[in-house]
Amino acid sequence: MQVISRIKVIRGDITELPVDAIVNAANSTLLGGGGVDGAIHRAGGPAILEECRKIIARQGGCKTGEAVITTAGRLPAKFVIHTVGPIWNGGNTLEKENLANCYKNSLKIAVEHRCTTISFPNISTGIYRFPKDLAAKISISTVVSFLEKSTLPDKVLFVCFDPENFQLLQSELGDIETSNNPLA
Ligand code: AR6
Repeated sequence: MQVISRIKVIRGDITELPVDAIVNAANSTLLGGGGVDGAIHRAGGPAILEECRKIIARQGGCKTGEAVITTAGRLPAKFVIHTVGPIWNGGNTLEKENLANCYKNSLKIAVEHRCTTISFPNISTGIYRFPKDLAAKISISTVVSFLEKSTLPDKVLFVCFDPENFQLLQSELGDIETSNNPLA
């Protein structure tokens, strides 16, 4: 089966969709924040922060590009995977590599927990100001490469909150589909 058919780009609120794992665009303190991080903690309730605090006690937070996993609390999911995206700083301080690592490490933890479905927000494209077009290319190509080597997760959803990200990701996915199909 084509890897592309395991990826879906949709518009919506990531806290509302039932999946095995919801990815959170967190910060290195893991103590919550604004944007999608705030929305996930609000909707999921205090159980998520409680587990984040245990992780902080154990390993002192989470580095850029890495990921940790907690309960999803009241969210319609089994887990929240918290990953820390890079803050955009012109592009010469490993932002691109770190963003790819967010997707790779989140998928790796999802596989370790036997997740069949996972949803991603557009990591770093809000408060962290990563250029949306570049983030779209990196996120789609990183997920495609991962899925080519792994049967899990079976489905990856990109849940776009804003119309610009939705369009950029859809067109990125469409380009890959076309380049894989010589008859298109
Ligand atoms: N569902 C899906 N996507 C959302 C939602 C939602 N409910 N809410 C916002 N987005 P941001 P960052 C989109 O700023 O850039 C936090 O304070 C939003 O439109 O949430 O990685 C953390 O604690 C954007 O496209 O995350 C960090 O300090 C995308 O999610 C910092 O922000 C990411 O925007 C992380 O910044």
